[in-house]
Order: sequence, then structure tokens, then C-alpha cells
Amino acid sequence: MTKVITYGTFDLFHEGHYKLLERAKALGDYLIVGVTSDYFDKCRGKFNVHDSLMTRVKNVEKTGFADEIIVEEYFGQKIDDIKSYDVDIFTVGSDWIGFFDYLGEYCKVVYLERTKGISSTEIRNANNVKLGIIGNEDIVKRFVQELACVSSCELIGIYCNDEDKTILPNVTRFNYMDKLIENCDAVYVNLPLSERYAVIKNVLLSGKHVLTEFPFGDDLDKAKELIELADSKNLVIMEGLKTAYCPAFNKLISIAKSGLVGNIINVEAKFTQILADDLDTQIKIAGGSVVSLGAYPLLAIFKLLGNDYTEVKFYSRIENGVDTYSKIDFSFDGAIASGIVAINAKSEGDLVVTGTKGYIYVPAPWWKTEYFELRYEDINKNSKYFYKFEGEGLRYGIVEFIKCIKDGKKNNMFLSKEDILSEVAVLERYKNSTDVKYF
Ligand code: C2G
Repeated sequence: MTKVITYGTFDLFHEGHYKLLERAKALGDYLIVGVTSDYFDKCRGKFNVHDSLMTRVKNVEKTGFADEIIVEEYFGQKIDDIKSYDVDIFTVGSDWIGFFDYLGEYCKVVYLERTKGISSTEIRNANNVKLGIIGNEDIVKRFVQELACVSSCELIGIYCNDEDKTILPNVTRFNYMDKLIENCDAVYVNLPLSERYAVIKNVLLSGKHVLTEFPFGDDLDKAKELIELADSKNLVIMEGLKTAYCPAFNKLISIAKSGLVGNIINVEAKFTQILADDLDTQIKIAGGSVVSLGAYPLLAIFKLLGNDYTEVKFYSRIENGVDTYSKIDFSFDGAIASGIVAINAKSEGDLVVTGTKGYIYVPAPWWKTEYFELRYEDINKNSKYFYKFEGEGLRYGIVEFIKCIKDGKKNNMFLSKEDILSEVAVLERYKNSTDVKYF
């Protein structure tokens, strides 16, 4: 019996996939099809896969060509599969010519002619989301670079009210904000917090989706108004806090919630920065510590312990009239938590989740989580988890934004509207100096 194996994502299953499987089957007697897992696709740079793994497996199954379907989860798995399934022929489309020659050491390698004129990328890109950018904070450059890794999305241009600011080359500059909005389906708003509310409202009233930088705001009524406005117009409104969307952070939350370290009784998250040598520049870049960085520890605390805290207290060191080092303490029913943020002081930027059976340790920078450890009294039980964090991480949020728009999803579980409002409520309390001790 000749055993054949082939692999693919098989997203938005089309004729090219069908013909490939048909010919792969004809190469032998038994066909094994490896369908890539979502995580593996992200690791190999495929970010906008539309269909779920189950849908993709079902579509392969429906063709009737596969005798066996397996999931491809890691680099190097092809060699393991060829050995363990005793495979005679590895085959894949001609777009991969040469790439898999190294498998020739284990079995025969056949490249089948790729079907011309059709691809999942083309299908996905048929209805590209037209995206505009309003603002030109420093992060815009990184955002544009990250956008290049996301398919189904086309950058229309930037509007920036500061004429002195240079715009990235190859990006169209619009002189009027309304003209940009008119030409887009969705807008990424990247402006100082004080200017954001009015612009977001304008974009929503024009019927366009909004992705805004963190924090979402520091005025609860205004935040609610924007969310309700988006809902009433069936528009997506999302906050672009990268950690919320990245794989390792989400695995960490799932593992913590599943009880592997027992009941969670304390969460300690720190994010400290010194971006510039002099404080004035530092303040200009970042603003105060709570408003510029508070969203990160709040995310970790609320995701792990929920939003129902019984008490919150703030401690802030003030320099030049701005909070440069702050601690936010929470009490929950049965747990406590604290976040430390700084724009002019430095300490370890780690995250520690204390449980009744052990703890989770995430080394700095935890907000770009790639690795974390579960640690116990008996060190033999310790385990380490690794997940890739691609580029600057902004792509994870952009992908979710585009997906929500395309699928007509108004809320997302990574950073829901309830999460956003909890964040804003804390920042509003801080702004109004409720429960703040200055030092
Ligand atoms: N294919 C084809 N003709 C097309 C499109 C795709 O023959 N018009 C083939 C591809 O060459 C591949 C298979 O269909 O053999 C699945 O394609 P994708 O889903 O795009 O998967 P791909 O990213 O090519 O992954 O480990 C995964 C494999 O390396 C292949």
C-alpha cells in the first residue's frame, strides 16, 4: 500500500484545494491530510485565517479523498508524521517547489501543479476593509508596519492635524479628516486622550468602525455614550491594547482560570518605563503613569479576578505636577491585586499570579508575553509554557478588529465592552482624585 501525506490550511475551501487533494489521493492508496492548527498558522505568519480548524477539517473530509485527517501543530512535525505513519510520498502544491526537498531523506517528495487563478488570499481580499488612520503619535509607524502582516485590510491614508509632523513615506496624507473618513470603512484613532472622544464620535456618526488606542478614556459617561452609539449603528468599536489579543497572555488566563495553581488570591502586575532622560520630554511622550500605562495591569487583574472589586486605592508620586510612579490596589471578595506603573522610575516588569497551590510567573516584559512558568512548592512539578509573540504584537488586535467587521461581530471576548468600561471607571476615579494618596 502506498501512503501519501499532504498538508495545508484549507481556508475558505476552494477548487484549488479540491484538485490538489484529488491528485494527492491518486498518487497512492491511502491519503493522510494534515490541517494546520490556528496557532501554528500564526507561528508561520498566516494571521487572517477565516475558518475555524473544525470547519477546515470538515471541508477536507467532505471531499471524500482523505482516509485520515490529522492536525499540524508545530515546525518539524512533517518529519515526525512521515516516520510514525510510515509515509511513502509527501506532496504539496507547486508554490512550495524546493522548500520541502529536505523531506526527500524520509520519503518521495512530489510537487503538484498549483491551480491557477484561485487562492484563499484572493477570496479573503475580495472585500478588503478600507482603513484610515487619524492622528500621528509615535505608535503609528509601528501600526503601519504591523498592518502589512494583516491581509483583508487596505490602508487608505492618514489624517494628522499637526502639519509639522512628517507622515510615513508611501502613505497618503489627507488634508481633511472628513475626506479620509468618507473614503474608509474603518478608522484607527491614534490621538491624545483629550482629543479622542470627539473624533471617535465623529467617525461613528459617519457610520465607520473604530479601533482606538488604549486607554479607551477616563470619562465613564462618554465611554458609555460611544459604545452605545456604535451598538445603535451596528458598528465595531474596539480598544487596541495589544496584550489582550496576544496568544500567550490568553493561554495564561485560561491556565490560571482552570485551577492549575489553585484559587487565585493575588495578582501583581508591574509596567515601568523611563522613555527619555528628562522628565518634561517623558511627560510629553507618555502623560501620567496611570493614564498612559494603567490599562495593562488593569487588563491582567480584571481578566484574572473579574471586574467586581470591592475597593480600589491609588498611591502616586507626583513630579512636575504629573504622576510618575503609581500603585493601584484592589480588594476583591477572597483576593487582592495591585498594579504598579511608572514613567520616570524603573523596577522589574513582571506579573505574578498567586494561587493556593502554586503561582504563575511571567517575566518582564509580561505585556509582550512569550513565556511563563507555573511554579510549585515541589519544583519537580514546575512547568514552562512558550508561545510566539510576533513583531510588535499590534497585529493580533488588528486581525481581531478586521474579523469582527467582516463577521458582523459587535463584541469580542479578548477585550469586551464590559472590560473597556471597567478600565475607564478606574481611570475616572483616579482623574477625580477619589481614593488617591500622593507622595
Ligand atoms: N493549492 C493549489 N492551488 C491553489 C491553491 C492552493 O494547488 N490555487 C494547494 C497548495 O499548494 C497546498 C494546498 O492546496 O498544497 C493547501 O493550500 P493552503 O491552504 O494555502 O496551505 P499552505 O499554506 O500552502 O500550506 O504546512 C502546510 C503546508 O506547507 C501547505
